[in-house]
Amino acid sequence: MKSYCITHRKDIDGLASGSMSVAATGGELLLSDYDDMVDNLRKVPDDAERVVVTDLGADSADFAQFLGEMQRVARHARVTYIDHHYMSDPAKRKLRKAGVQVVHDVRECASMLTYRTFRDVLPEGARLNALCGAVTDYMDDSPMARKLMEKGDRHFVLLEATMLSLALGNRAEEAGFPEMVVAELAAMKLPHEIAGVPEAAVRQLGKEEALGDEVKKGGKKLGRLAYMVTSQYSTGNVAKLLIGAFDVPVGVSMKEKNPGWYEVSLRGTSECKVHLGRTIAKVAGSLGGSGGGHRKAAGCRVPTSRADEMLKALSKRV
Ligand SMILES: [Mn+2]
Repeated sequence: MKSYCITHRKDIDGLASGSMSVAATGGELLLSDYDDMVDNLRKVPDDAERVVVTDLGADSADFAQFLGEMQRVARHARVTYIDHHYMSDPAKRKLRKAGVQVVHDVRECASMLTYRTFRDVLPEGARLNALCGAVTDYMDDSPMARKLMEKGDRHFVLLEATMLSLALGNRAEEAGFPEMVVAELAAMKLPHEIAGVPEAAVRQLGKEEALGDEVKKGGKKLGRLAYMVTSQYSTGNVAKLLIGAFDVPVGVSMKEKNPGWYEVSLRGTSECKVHLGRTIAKVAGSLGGSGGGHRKAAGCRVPTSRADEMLKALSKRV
């Protein structure tokens, strides 16, 4: 059977979700980011029979294109879309109308939802994969994650999850590394058993300590937010460090991934007054970009020439 598993490449929630959909369906893995999600869907041939898309917030500016591709694929294949990024009811309705099975809940991470979807065909070890996604997405106090966590040793889970996340932070840009991690997790290897993972995690701890100093020097405060331009792979990490370094509710890190465009990560604390994902969707949209995400973790793309406007608009709201 020709099947495909498309999942978010940038974090452990995405990789763990992909590992479970691969384990459950035997599909070919296509790792994706938000900005090349439609391109990756285009790679799925018309005669595919099974497609699972996980952890890729699709309710953004290019939803029309995304929907078009999902409609094409769903004409022949059984398609499941599993996600926890905010998605409007009309968008969900349109996907369902196209024949797509939509598993959506903003209270759980994508890994938990994927685990729940395929639980009947997954081995018991998949529980840890699901928990790794929950811990690293800061969603382990969700109803489902809390219950699963009680069935094992919390410290064991936290260490495995954190080790995996640090290792990805260290080697994410290495060709084939994230794919290898998904394949090993799909084979139900524990993170500490995956070759190179413990070593990469320890190296990353050293790097993050140095990064903390860099953020203190390079960041700037603007009202209730702090921001910085970075070349780090994990912009989310820089955003988090900015919060601590400048004692503000919101951190914003910006990276010029493609010339003329910033890829922006936003992180917030409980003292942030707005839903960051929805707020940045509006702000970035009004500046010719696009964005979205969760309450305390979000991202967007904006033209570099409009970054100052974005920061000012954000600082007024958060
Ligand atoms: Mn996620």
